[in-house]
Amino acid sequence: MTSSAELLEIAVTVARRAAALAQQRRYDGVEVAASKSTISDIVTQADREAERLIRGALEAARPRDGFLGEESGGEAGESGLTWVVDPIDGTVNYFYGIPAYAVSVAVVEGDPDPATWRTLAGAVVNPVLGEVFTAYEGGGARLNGTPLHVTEGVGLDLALVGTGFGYDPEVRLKQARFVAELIGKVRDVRRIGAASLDLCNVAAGRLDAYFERGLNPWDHAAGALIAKEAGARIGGLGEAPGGRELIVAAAPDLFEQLDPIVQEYYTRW
Ligand code: LIP
Repeated sequence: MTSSAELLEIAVTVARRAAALAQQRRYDGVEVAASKSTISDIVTQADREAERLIRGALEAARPRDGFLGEESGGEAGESGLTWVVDPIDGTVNYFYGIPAYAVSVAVVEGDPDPATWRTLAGAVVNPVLGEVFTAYEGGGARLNGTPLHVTEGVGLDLALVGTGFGYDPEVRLKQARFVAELIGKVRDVRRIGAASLDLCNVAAGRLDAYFERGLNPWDHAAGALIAKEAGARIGGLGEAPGGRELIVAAAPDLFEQLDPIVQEYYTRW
C-alpha cells in the first residue's frame, strides 16, 4: 500500500514537469486551441500538451489508478484511487501572460466526486514564481518545503477575501452582485483567476478567505487539501463538502463570520 507521502512525491514530480512545459510554451507563444462552455472559456494547446504529459507519467507510475483531467476527461481505475488534474489552472491568465497560473495534481480515494472523495495528496505548482504548494492527509501543508498555516484572529471587517467568476455572463453578473454586497463588509476583495492558487493563498495567509461557485473538481482538488492541512475550514453549500455549488475556505474563526453571509446569498441563487 503506497503511503500518502509517497503519492505526494509522484504528484510533485509530474506537476513540476508539466509546469516547466507550460512555462516554456508560454515563452514560445500561446495559441487558443478551442473554446468550451462559452467563447471566453478557452483551452490552449499547452493545456492539452501538459495534460498528456501528466496522464502519461501517471499511467506509467500508477497504471491501476483512475484519472480525471480537465482536458481529456475521466477513466476509472482498479485501485480505488483517482488522480484529479488541472494541467493549467488560470488558463485566461496564462493566455494573457499574467503570472498567476498553476498545475494542480491531486489524488483522491473513492469516486472522483468532491461530495464523497477523500483527498490523500495534492500539489499546486506556479512555475513563474517557482512556488510548489504541497500537502498530504495529516501531513500538514508546505510551500517549497516550509510549513504553512492560515492566519487566525482576523475579523470580517479586516479580511482580504478572494473569489472568482464563471465563464457564463449571466452567472458572472449574479456572482458580481454578491461581491457588491460583500465588499463593504470586508477589507477588500481579490480576483486572482486561479482557484488552486486562491486556496493555496489562504493556506499561506496571503488571503484570509476564499469562496467561489461553479468550480470543476480539478480546480479545487489539490488546493482544498493544502488549505485544510494549513488549518483552514473548508465548506460547501449548506452542510455539503466544497464543490461545484460552492466552496468556502478560511481559518475557523473567520469562517464562522463569513460563511453565513455567503450561504444566505448562495442559497437564494
Ligand atoms: C478557473 C478557476 C477560477 C475561476 C475561473 C476558471 P480554469 O479555472 O481556477 O477560480 O474563477 O473562471 O474556472 O478555467 O482556468 O482552469
